[in-house]
Amino acid sequence: MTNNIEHIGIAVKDLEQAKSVYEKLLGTPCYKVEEVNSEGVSTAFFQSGVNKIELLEATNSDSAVAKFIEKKGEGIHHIAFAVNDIKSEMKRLANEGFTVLNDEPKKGADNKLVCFVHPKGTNGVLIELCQEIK
Ligand code: CMX
Repeated sequence: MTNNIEHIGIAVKDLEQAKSVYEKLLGTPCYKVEEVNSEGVSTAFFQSGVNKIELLEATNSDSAVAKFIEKKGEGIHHIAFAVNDIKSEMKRLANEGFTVLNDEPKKGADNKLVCFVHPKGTNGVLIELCQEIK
């Protein structure tokens, strides 16, 4: 079972520019900037009530975020749900017929184990599962 929406990922062309927009919008400073080399992204996180906003800028042209922006432009890239046991949730979703994009959970941004579910099986929305690394 999934828990709350942990964060919403937004693909942006220029992280510095978007960071200052979201600082004004949310009235709170970004609490973390982190590069995730394995995903080809630089990220900036904001707390918004119990949820977070993750801004994502591609750091290379092969990055999923670069491809997304090329095709669709800036905008909502994924919705991430918190889970307590990511491995069992990956198994459950695969058994339900979803296309789980990772064989094993991988280390993502903001101290999380993550995996992704293909947007074709989820009405056009890329889904992330994330579990806090204790
Ligand atoms: N949301 C909705 N649809 C998306 C999408 C997204 N984020 N990314 C791609 N798509 C759509 C494309 O527009 C395309 O649609 P059409 O077939 O209608 O044209 C389709 O998915 C393409 O799918 P694909 O051929 O399987 O391959 P892609 O090379 O475009 O890869 C995906 C898509 C989701 C498999 C890939 O982006 C992926 O593995 N994502 C997971 C990892 C990731 O996104 N990392 C960056 C974030 C890291 C972080 O949060 O820190």
